[in-house]
Amino acid sequence: MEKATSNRNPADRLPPGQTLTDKFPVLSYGPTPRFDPARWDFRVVGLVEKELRFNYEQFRGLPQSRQISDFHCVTTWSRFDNLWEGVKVTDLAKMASPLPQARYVVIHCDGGYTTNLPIEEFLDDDVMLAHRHDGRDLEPDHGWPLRLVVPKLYAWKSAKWVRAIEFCDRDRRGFWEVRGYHNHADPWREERYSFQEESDE
Ligand SMILES: Nc1nc2c(c(=O)[nH]1)N[C@H]1C(S)=C(S)[C@@H](COP(=O)(O)O)O[C@H]1N2
Ligand SMILES: [Mo]
Repeated sequence: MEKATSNRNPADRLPPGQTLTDKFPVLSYGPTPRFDPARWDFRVVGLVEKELRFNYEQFRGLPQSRQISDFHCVTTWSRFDNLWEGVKVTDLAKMASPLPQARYVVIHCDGGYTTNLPIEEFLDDDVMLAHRHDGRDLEPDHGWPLRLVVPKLYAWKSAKWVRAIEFCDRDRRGFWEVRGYHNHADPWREERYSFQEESDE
């Protein structure tokens, strides 16, 4: 199901300190990985009843969803009304059945990038593993063949070139979360930097 946000007042949709853009800038640490469909796989591992592994063809055969959402980068640009197409993470989670002790996820990407999320936020209805954006296949620089989209958190949580989801009992900070960015990353609370966590409850 699509979430239509376009009729909401733009001023209510722009988090504090952000500037709206129509462009889609590329923000990557390191080079864009080469995609080889013959070797690519996608795995769901860790604290689940059933670990999953898909090759590229199998992954593309999963039920497809569409979602429209806003995208907020911590470097202060926001882009409204992105149409994402792909697999809802709740659909994948149903197949893997996370165990009760699973409380966090770590996302693993080609090239070694990682990011972490609490399980409730990962299993939100608007979180997707997307292969298309605004009606076209993702550009390689934007995460082709598969990226995570977590609309409610700063975009460094929206990991590109995703290869695995790991369910964990304890939180483990990801690539930017150990390099000075906030562990949680809510743009509405401007959770930009890790030093802010000291004043959090
Ligand atoms: N694997 C990987 N995913 C990543 C990044 C990265 O460097 N590597 N950068 C993050 C950051 S900081 C942002 S703002 C968004 C940007 O997505 P875009 O380049 O498609 O605009 O991707 C996120 N996902
Ligand atoms: Mo970013």
